[in-house]
Amino acid sequence: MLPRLALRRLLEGHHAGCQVLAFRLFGSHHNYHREWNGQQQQQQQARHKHHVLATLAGIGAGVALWMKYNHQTVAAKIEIPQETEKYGAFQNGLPEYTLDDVAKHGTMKDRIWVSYRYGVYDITDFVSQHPGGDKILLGAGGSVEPFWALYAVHKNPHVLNLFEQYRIGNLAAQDVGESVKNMDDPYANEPRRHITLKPSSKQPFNAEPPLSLLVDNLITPNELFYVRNHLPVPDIDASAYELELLDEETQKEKTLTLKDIKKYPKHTVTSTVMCGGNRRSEMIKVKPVKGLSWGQAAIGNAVWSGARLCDVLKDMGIEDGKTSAFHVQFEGIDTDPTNMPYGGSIQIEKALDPHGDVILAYEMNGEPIPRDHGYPVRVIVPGVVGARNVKWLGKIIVSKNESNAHWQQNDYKGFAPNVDWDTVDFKKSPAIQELPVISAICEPLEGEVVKVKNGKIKIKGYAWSGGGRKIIRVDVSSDGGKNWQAADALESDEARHPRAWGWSIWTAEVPVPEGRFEVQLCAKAIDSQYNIQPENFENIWNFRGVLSNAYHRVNVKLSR
Ligand SMILES: Nc1nc2c(c(=O)[nH]1)N[C@H]1C(S)=C(S)[C@@H](COP(=O)(O)O)O[C@H]1N2
Ligand SMILES: [Mo]
Repeated sequence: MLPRLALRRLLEGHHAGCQVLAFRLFGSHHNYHREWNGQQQQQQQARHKHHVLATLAGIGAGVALWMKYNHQTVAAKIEIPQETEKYGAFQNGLPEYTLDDVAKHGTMKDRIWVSYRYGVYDITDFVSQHPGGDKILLGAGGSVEPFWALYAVHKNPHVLNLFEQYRIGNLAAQDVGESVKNMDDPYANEPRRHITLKPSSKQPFNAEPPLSLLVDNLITPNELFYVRNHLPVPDIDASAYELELLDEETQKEKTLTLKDIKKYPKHTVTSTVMCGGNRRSEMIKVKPVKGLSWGQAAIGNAVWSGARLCDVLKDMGIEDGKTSAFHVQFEGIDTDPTNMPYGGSIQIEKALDPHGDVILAYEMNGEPIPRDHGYPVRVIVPGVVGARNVKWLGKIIVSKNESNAHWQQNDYKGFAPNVDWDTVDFKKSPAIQELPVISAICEPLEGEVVKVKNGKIKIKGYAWSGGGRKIIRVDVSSDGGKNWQAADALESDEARHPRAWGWSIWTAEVPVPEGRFEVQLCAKAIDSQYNIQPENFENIWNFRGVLSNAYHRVNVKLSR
């Protein structure tokens, strides 16, 4: 078995690849199309080949472990989208192979065979030309279907089409579908979701609520709270739940059950959680970016209760001035096929500050946290990007180092507009923690016909800033940003700067220019440090589409 790090590195590319068609392995970041079209692989080939070989052996063990963790013996449905149906079909005149035959070809030395539906493929050349060549390698010597079941996005016409070039035979009829028949479908046990949550990806599940419902309440109902999952939702028995803690400096370890966590004083905070990619769909209009195309609703505001992290750490002797650690790392219980958990970290200062309000939350809006949001325990890091609010919390490590997780190291970072996948050095930017000021118009919607009353129209939206900064004002315009006025009302909870973790809902009545039948509405928020949103996306464009907080602009039609 390979060391974890090697496996981690092999898989590094797939997380971003889940959202976009990007194959990035061994820390190299290549645009999908360049990867396939370009010639630059030639030189990398030699460099990567031995990694591929070495890693293949380790993968099997990793996958087995993952299967163990996610064992629900339910027959997997491999859904075949219409446009991909023609691939992997039976082809007359090709030799027939059984799965046993395929299994004899699991390494470069024996050549790498895989099967997909009725097709048998020798992908050795594919692998050496496209080093690492995707999760495909995880299926070496067997069917790729189980992996495409986990990362559905990899099973796209482009890949399938390429695959057909490596077709060598048909799979014996009795073996077709065998490898997924009794497979533990990683998504067989997902929670039921509210009908109004509109998924941008179903496996893993990512969805946001409709904008007009989002601002109906200062506190977002659990069912309407956006969901951002990178992996299948783990099914955790709360009575068997354990949280591991480790202080790397003293090597002190501790395990807490849910009951133990509940023994600490119950601390309640109202905190907004927002994905670093919220409003990405607007930035995309400037130039494409990589990532889920979120609208404006990858944000929600909830009342969270749990044990304060600083209280829990204090019990381990970890206090301000008594530790040499710089970071607190969090690991989720959700794991990828090589058993690597979702992870992220925050700075020790935030974790130890009693006014930082970091909690190990077990309640969301007065109820046990729903499965999608981290049941039974997630960390809530108020004012900090969603990605560090780790759900299904399995382990806390107090360390000199940041989390090594993909999402901390190679994702959720901002870059200058000229940086792209080919030039990026992820080490050059710090991981996003506290988020900048943002707002959105939620009513009316883009393109809507709005009734003008007394020469005015009503607008409603949310505004929020990270780092505990309170929204002090929201400015709105009904003429594309020439004239502005402050919104009439700001609703928020009582918390003051610098512990204002929750958002504000604002409403405004703005006069519309006479004789106009179409106008552009704009909103920009100002926080308690007088930070203000940037005017446009051109200036803040970044290839990952994060921190997408320019003025929100909505074009509407007027009816008088
Ligand atoms: N264990 C785990 N924690 C996680 C994630 C995940 O995929 N796994 N996603 C993160 C991201 S990127 C975001 S934006 C928030 C989303 O939280 P929500 O689904 O409760 O809205 O959870 C974070 N915590
Ligand atoms: Mo996120």
